[in-house]
Amino acid sequence: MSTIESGKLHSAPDDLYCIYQPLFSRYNCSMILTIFGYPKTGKTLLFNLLTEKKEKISKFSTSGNEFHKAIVDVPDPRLQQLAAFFATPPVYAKIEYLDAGAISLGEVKNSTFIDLLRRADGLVHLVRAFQDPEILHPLEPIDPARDMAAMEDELKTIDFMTIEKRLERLEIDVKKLKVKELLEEQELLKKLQAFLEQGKPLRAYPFSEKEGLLVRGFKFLSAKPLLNLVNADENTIKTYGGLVRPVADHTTTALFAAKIEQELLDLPAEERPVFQREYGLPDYRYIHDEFIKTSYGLMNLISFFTVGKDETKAWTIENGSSAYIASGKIHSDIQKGFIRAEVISWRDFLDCQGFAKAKEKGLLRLEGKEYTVRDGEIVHFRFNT
Ligand SMILES: Nc1nc2c(ncn2[C@@H]2O[C@H](COP(=O)(O)OP(=O)(O)OP(=O)(O)O)[C@@H](O)[C@H]2O)c(=O)[nH]1
Ligand SMILES: [Mg+2]
Repeated sequence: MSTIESGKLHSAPDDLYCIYQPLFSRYNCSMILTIFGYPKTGKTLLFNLLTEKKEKISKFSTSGNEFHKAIVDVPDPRLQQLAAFFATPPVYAKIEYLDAGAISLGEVKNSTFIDLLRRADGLVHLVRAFQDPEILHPLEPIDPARDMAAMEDELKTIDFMTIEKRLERLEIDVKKLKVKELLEEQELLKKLQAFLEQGKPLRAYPFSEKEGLLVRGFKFLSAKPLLNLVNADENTIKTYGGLVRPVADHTTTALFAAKIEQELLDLPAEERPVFQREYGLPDYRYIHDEFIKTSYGLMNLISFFTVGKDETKAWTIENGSSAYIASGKIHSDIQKGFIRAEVISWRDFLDCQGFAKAKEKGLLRLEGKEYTVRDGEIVHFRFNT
């Protein structure tokens, strides 16, 4: 755990985005996940569970403009073992969590709230399934499927409005300037508008690489990976047994019980096993660890490692990335001067107890720029300076 800051939405610092560039902007910083949802779904409780913070949770209506953020380490037992071997400190990959606060139905158009969603590399929509007559839900009765559909509609509506506004502007500019790029943008935005009108989110649109680049600046909300996280109660969680893994590309539904996790965390260590068994939770930090695994899966991310005298470090890349892309995560100079990558799986390395024996056995491979880095590989880049 490294930093935590809290603030009010109306004074959300704009430089937050500059300091912690999201993963996909090709900077090696933390991935940003924004937790959002209707009032009283357990967002802050989830945030606290994930970050081990103690932000106030409340039964009663809050002002609706509070947000929280924290950057946490991505736990990785493989990295721990490698760090122990090299006797260097492990440097974990990072995730930044934003708790965007409550948003009422139809109010998503609030611009500062939207900004917190736009910053995210992935969105976590916390959906209420737990029953508790003392905690009012704006839309009785409790209905997770309805809320998921309604929130997805909100995201699509915001994107539609963004496109509509830009098209109005383009209509004027295209006539005046007759620039090819503007015409291309106009054509693509019209297609996206039609797609949204068919009720489909933009994450389902088959963007070509060129099209993706053309609209990247809009940070469309319905194009972002979405995790619908259903906050269940004691009865439902027993049926499903915890968090469910991703089922489809870039959108998934998972289930957990925030309150149970919190109670478990609050128990003395020796009392946890009985409680865990009762609810079928394999670990008392289950939500924390499984949530991160689920997020990595949802966003199609993997880790590779660099090892050395000073530190043993985990890096996050998109699954399918080349060695060339991976080298750029570390430093643009390494990417520019890329010669070869020396690659070995973390398991083989530890089995051989070092590079020398791994080399003898032919397990340390030399790979070129195009090589696809796999999860859990140690990569050493050779490069010209
Ligand atoms: N019974 C039950 N209560 C829960 C559960 N999760 C959260 N709560 C309760 O719901 C209330 C609201 O929790 P918060 O974490 O503050 O919810 P929130 O979504 O952050 O609320 P707002 O930010 O005001 O929208 C608290 O009293 C929690 O104890 C759950 O799984 N079961
Ligand atoms: Mg809250």
